[in-house]
Amino acid sequence: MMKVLLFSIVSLALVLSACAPGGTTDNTMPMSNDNSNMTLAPGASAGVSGTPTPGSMMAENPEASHMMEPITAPNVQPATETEGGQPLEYREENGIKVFELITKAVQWEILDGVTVTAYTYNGTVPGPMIRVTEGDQVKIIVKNELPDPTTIHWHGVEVPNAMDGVPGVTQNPIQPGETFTYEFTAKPAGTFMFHSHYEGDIQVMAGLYAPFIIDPKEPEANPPAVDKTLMISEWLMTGGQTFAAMPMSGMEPNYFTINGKSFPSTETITVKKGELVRLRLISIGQFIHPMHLHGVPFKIVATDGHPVPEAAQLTKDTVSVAPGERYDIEFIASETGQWMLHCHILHHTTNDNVEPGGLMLVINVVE
Ligand SMILES: [Cu+2]
Repeated sequence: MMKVLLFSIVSLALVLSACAPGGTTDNTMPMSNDNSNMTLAPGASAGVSGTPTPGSMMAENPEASHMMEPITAPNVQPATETEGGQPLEYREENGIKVFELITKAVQWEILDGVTVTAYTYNGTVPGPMIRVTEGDQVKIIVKNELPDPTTIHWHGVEVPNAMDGVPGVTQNPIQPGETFTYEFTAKPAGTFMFHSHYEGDIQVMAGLYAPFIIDPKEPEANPPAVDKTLMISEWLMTGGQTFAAMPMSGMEPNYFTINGKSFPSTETITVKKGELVRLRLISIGQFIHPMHLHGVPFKIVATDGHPVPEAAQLTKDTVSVAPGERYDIEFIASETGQWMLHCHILHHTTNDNVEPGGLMLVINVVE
C-alpha cells in the first residue's frame, strides 16, 4: 500500500516537473536549474528515508538513503581561503616533520555565485599539499571537527599497515572531536595524495582530499620550470544543497572541478616560452577524465607516482585519468598563446549543463 502511494507521488512529481515552465525536458536528468523537481522529490522520498534526495532514485535501504543526504554540518562558515592545494607549513621536532590537519566543513566557492558545502582539510578544497623529501620522517596530527567520524588513507605512499587509515581494519574511526596521529617514513618519491577512507562515497566527494608530493632525495637532473598538481573531482549541487556526486542514477554530478574550481574560475597557468612544464594530474572523483592538451603533445613521465623509463614514455595529447590514478605529464611550452587543457568528455566542460565550464584551464605561454 505504502509503495503504491509512493509510486503515485513520484509519478506525479515527474509529470509536474516535466510540465513546469522552464523545467527540464529531459526526464533522465533530474538536476535542473528549476527547483520544481527538488520541491516535490523530497516529499516523495521522505516517506522512505525522511531525507530529500535530488534524483529519481528511491532508496528503500535506510543506509543507502543516508548516502544520498545533503552534505551538512552545524554552523558551516564561509571558507577564509580561496585557493586549495597550497603547501602546508610544518614544524620540526627531533628530526620529524610535524603537520597538523583539521577536518571541518566550510562553504567553498567553486565558481562565481556557486558555493558548495564541503568537508575539508584545513578549510580548503583540495586540502593543503603535504610536500616532503623521500626518507623524511613525518607525523600528521589530525583533529576531527566534522559531525561524522573519519580516517585518512595515504594513497600510494608505502606506509606501515597500522597507518593505512582503513576504518574497522587498520584503525578505529576518528570520532568527532577526537585526534589521531599518523606517523611514517615518506617513500617512495612521487605524486601521491591523501583522502578520507570513511564513507568515501560521501566524504571524498565532499572534498576530503589533498595532494601528497614526495620529492626525490637526489635533486632532479632536469627539474621543470613549472610544476603544478591538478586534482580533478565532481559535485552535485541542486536546490541550493550539495550532495556527494556518484555514478548512480539521479546522483550524477552537474559541476566538475580542478583544484576545487570550475572554469572560468580555474587557475590560469602562466609559462614562459621554451620552459619545461610538469602537470601532475590526479583523479579523486568517481568518473574517468580524458584530459586533452592543445598546442603541443606531452610525455607521460610518471604513472601513479612511479617514474616511467624514458624509452617507455608515451607521447600523447590526451590521457585518461581514472579515479585514484595519477599521471605526471611534461611538455616544452614551445608556442606562445592561450592553450587549453580540458577533459574530452565534453559534458565535463559544463557548469550545470552550460558550456563552457568545468574541467578546463588555460595554459598561457608568454614570451
Ligand atoms: Cu571528464
